[in-house]
Amino acid sequence: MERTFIAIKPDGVQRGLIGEIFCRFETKGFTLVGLKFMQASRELAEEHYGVHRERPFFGSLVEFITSAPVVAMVWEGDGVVAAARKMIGATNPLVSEPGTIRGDLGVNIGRNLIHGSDAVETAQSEIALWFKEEELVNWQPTLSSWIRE
Ligand code: DAT
Ligand code: MG
Repeated sequence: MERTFIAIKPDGVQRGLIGEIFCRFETKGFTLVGLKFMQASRELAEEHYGVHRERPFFGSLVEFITSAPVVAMVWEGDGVVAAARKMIGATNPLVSEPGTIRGDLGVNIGRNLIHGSDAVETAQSEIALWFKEEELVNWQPTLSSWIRE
């Protein structure tokens, strides 16, 4: 089953939006398989955003993501990687569609509340970076048959 890595960033935590953001994935019908409240180290943040290392915003991005706790999560479901990206919305909250997390809750690209893996392969490496295998829970929600055929 497909899995994606989602993180509520420090702005979402500091603004008291953990419940609001978490609720969207839970009520959508995806299955939570990993959950951690933690403050990311510089090393972890630099690895996570390694693809952006040469970009001018890299320093402030790493500074921001390590500045307060994050909620690191793994969600499971058919097509969850692309679906979560849609639920999250465009990178810049000013142009994210209303109804998306960023579109509803943010106004600034440097404070866009949430991270979601951009592809299945990225999800696999991000999950491995943030979680140990034994921290992921394989379980079958009893409501499954009411959520998918
Ligand atoms: P996304 O988080 O939508 O996958 P990304 O991977 O291109 O976007 O960039 C990672 C984060 O870096 C993004 O959530 C916010 C920040 N960022 C991206 N582009 C930026 C820019 N032009 N100026 C400032 N921050 C930016
Ligand atoms: Mg990205």
